[in-house]
Amino acid sequence: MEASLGPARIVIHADVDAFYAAVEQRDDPTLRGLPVAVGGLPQSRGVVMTASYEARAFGVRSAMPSRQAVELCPQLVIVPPRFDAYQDASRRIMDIFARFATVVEPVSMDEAFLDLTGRVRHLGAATDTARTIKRLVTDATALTVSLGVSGNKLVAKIASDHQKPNGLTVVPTNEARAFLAPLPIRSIWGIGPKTEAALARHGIETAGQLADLDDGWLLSRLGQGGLRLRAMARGEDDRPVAVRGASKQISREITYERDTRDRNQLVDTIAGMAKRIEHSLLEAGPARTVHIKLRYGDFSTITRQQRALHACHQAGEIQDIATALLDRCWDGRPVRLIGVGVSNFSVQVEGQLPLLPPAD
Ligand code: TTP
Ligand code: MG
Repeated sequence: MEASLGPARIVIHADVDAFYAAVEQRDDPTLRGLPVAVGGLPQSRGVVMTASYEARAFGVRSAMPSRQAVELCPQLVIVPPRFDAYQDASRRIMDIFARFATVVEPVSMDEAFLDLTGRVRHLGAATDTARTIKRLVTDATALTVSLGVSGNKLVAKIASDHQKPNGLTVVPTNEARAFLAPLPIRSIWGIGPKTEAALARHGIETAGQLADLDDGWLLSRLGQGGLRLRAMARGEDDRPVAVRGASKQISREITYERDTRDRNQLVDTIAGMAKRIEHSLLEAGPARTVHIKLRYGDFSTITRQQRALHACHQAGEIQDIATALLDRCWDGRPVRLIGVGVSNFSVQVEGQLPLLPPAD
């Protein structure tokens, strides 16, 4: 029996498993089967960018200081990132997606939404396509990708995460609400720590509980936004899969596992993000303005920006300006999140990266 997604839309969300770490294990067979992290070394106060699933079993996670990662997993092998290899794999994977979708919306190097509406008519056919995509990605790159198939972006995204790694999860639209119901509300787009805490105070902890709330309750406590959150908790989402317009900024940010007042760690994080931005600039072209963003433990957030004398295209230039901005604006309190961004491009780019809010 074939469930139908109805006449509406068919969306796949795809996300490569342990992306950087998987590329490293692929290219160095001695790393296979071992706990591997990609990132900076503990002695230089580096941070883990990602970890192999073997390392995750020890609790090693993205954005964790490498020192802490080694404490959790003493046999951890830490390797520096090789962005060229990741970019190459990313291109091959996005090319495969483009063969099957009417629209591909890249979210990051290893993640994209695919709109299959018009290409396939039923969930069964979409599932076959998803299997084909998985096979072709693995044939072309020796990496595995997890896919979620559903009628919209929200549910497809949550589905792709459901059986990682190497997962394929199909959620027919009429089962979306039941699929989401047991999940914690933070799985729903738009629910940040504040809303989560506000709802938790009323005992609302799962998407199912949020989905069942009535209009009056939501409107009085969360306003119109509450109705939107409830719609998402019910698995409703009509945002189109769309290639985003030209980006005005490219930025990266990291939330620390534990708030930090360690300047060396902040500078190290800046260096790592500057490296990643440099890579994006290969396509975007040089940028004239550098931003930083700091969020303290109490969630107060500041952003500062500076215009460079020359358009920057190297990590070192971005890092120097961002570090100078840090030293000018950081008041020494524990930092929860740090972000670095560039804007003011000489050449406009297709935006595929998260945006930093406007700097003041
Ligand atoms: P993710 O897709 O979030 O993580 P992942 O692919 O390593 O693992 P999985 O999807 O199986 O959970 O991010 C993709 C890559 O982006 C990741 O391999 C490394 C990089 N990255 C960072 O550099 N810093 C970060 O804080 C995160 C989350 C990712
Ligand atoms: Mg991934």
